[in-house]
Amino acid sequence: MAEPTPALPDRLIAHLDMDAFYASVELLRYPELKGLPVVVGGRRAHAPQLRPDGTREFFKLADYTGRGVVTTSTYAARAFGVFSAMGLMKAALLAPQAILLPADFDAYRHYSRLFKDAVRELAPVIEDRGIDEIYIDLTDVPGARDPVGHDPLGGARALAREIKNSVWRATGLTCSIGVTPNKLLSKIGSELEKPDGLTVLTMDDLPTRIWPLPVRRINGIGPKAGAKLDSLDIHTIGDLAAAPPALLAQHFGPGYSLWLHEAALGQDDRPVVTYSEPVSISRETTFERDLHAKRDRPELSRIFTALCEQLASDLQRKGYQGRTIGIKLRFEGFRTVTRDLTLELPVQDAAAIRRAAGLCLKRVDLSQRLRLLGVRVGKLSRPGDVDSTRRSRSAANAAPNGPKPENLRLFS
Ligand code: TTP
Ligand code: MG
Ligand code: MG
Repeated sequence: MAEPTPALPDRLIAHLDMDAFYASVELLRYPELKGLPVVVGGRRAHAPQLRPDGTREFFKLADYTGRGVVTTSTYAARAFGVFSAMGLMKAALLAPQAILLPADFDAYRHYSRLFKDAVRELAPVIEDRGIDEIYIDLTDVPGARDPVGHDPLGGARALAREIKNSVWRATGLTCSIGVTPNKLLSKIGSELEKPDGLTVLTMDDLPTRIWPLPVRRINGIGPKAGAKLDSLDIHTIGDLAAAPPALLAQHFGPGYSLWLHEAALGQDDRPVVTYSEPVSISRETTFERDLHAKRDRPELSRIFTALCEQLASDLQRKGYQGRTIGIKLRFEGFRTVTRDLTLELPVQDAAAIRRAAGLCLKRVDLSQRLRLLGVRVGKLSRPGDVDSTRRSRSAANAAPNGPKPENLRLFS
């Protein structure tokens, strides 16, 4: 008799995280360091020097003095116990022979874009979670729900493998992927077989793969909650799943304790969110001919007002108000100047924006002719929010390791 095929979960969610990301990008540049303990975290002075024979001389961690910390380390360095956030001098005691390299954020951002674009071609529903990780909703990707032989998750597995290959082809970098019914489990899953891992889990795997792990592996249980759980003799996720809800409620309050309980049972119905809130909204225009603040005053003033009106209508259409008003000026010769000011209360209307932008303009020397004028509104909130500054603060609290919202500024 054929075994019953386990039902496919409602959703197939992937979490993808690049392996030793900054360090791996550095290794693309210095392939001779492959397999060696390498630590990213130095200053520019620690950049390798080219010798006359064309080889490079790298900075040894043993020679480091200072108060810097490890930003990240290769897996070879981790074998010596060197991890992110450790002091570099302490790391030098553990792995004196390790190579120290300065961070190059432009390069990391470049590779971040490349790997995300590569994934997007195969699976468009992506939630950006920072420079080296994303959630991907595979549920509606063709083939993802097809069984392969007796493996009901064969299609999902094949798709995840294809995503890994595609990231590798686009960047030369490896990543680790977890595929499960939700974001919470996928985030845990992507770590289980790092580096170059692929972990596919269903709810049936909860007792064997998830419950033995320490509670801190759950994204959302931080050091404080972790220590408190420890003190209650709750160490593993399985301990947490078995903990009496009343005990949790007594120590963590009703909301968080309920969430703890559900998380331990692997429950999470958060969607993969592809949209990120804009940081600011702006309008700018380049003049047909360069304009002078005094001689072309009426024309400039008309353009300035029109920009503020367009911006106000953008804000109203999109449902935002903002507290920071900024201007951008570009002079002949391409020198660019920005000024901004932050108001007590958020505004949304053209007159208020025009007034604040006018004050910013007063702080600029306008003796040179202008090529471009822009107006920007930042510190955005939704009208009706209790406290417009609270929105960003609570968002930051909700996602301590979350991504910086995509920078949608048209000018800065
Ligand atoms: P992580 O994904 O946490 O770490 P990682 O990619 O280096 O290693 P892993 O294989 O375990 O995923 O972070 C991504 C990058 O973010 C990392 O390469 C460097 C940077 N980072 C910091 O700047 N500070 C930190 O404390 C951590 C943890 C990471
Ligand atoms: Mg990573
Ligand atoms: Mg990461």
